[in-house]
Amino acid sequence: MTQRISLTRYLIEKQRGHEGQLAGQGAIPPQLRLLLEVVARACKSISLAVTKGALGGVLGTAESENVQGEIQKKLDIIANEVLIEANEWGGHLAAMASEEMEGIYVVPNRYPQGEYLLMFDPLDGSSNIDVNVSIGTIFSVLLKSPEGPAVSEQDFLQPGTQQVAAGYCLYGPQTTLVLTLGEGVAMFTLDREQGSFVLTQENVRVPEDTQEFAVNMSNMRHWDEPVKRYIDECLQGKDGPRSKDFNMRWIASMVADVHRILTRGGVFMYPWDKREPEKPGKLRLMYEANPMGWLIEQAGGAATDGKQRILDIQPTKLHQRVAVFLGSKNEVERATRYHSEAA
Ligand code: P6P
Repeated sequence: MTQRISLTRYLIEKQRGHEGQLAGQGAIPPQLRLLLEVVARACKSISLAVTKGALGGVLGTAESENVQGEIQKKLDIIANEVLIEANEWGGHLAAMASEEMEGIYVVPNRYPQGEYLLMFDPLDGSSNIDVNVSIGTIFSVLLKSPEGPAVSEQDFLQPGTQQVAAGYCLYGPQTTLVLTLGEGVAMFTLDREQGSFVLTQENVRVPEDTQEFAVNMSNMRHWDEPVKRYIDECLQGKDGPRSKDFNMRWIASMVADVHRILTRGGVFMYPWDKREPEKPGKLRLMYEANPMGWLIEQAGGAATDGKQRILDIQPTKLHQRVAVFLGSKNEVERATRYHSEAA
């Protein structure tokens, strides 16, 4: 049974490991602990705004587009502002990057600058906001390179293997914060009466096999052959080469689909699509695929772009996209193998 401690105590005990030089005990420096506490507090505020829905006047679209050319929802903008305002003054960050902002946000000179870089998708799955389906905040933390006078976009262009923390907050029937510091995955459920996140699961594991896949089937005719082969075999069920039946889920909210996979296994795919052949995929590497890929790997799963490990990809642009295959290890390896066989 997981000891029901608060997020604060969990992080303090991780920090104590750092101060006690118990290296390899998931030890974290004080500034990283502060950063994670601030992000968690911002997610509580976002959760409050999300649960108000129509009563809070936060549904519907804003009169603006984001850097991706997507119409922004009012809550996209609110969530982005909450994260910026919560993090800019604490002295733990040098800069932030967001799906909702074209360039990086450098901490203003009136505040001290820290050594961390924070990236986030402030409200992923926002097409689900107006229909009351789960959405979430995804975040990823990097260390700024020590050299260099001023922080720039270049500082963010590090492979996912360089992340020092990553997680998401799922705004669903429960508000759940899921976090990795590189020593496994922990889940915290928001206790609204106390107003704090409480540890409810540690050492999360993704089963290596599954009978559940998550993909937007309406795009099937646009996929390349290896993906069509993989999904077709799943659809053939126990009479086909897989010798087992498969179920399908697609929430169109990556945070919710990934949370299901962390909870009971499964494979999630957003593959390359011939409609926009110049784009490797729809999802973003820096603040969707990298944090989610690390969480899945830390729970014993796998995450590739169909050809290589997502976390090994060297980014060239802040908002670059990537194809994503993640979840139960044996399924991701099979889908990846089909790509290499077709190459
Ligand atoms: P589609 C949400 O917009 C998102 O970025 C992910 O959260 C989700 O998995 C995917 O796009 C849904 O895409 O094309 O099925 O609407």
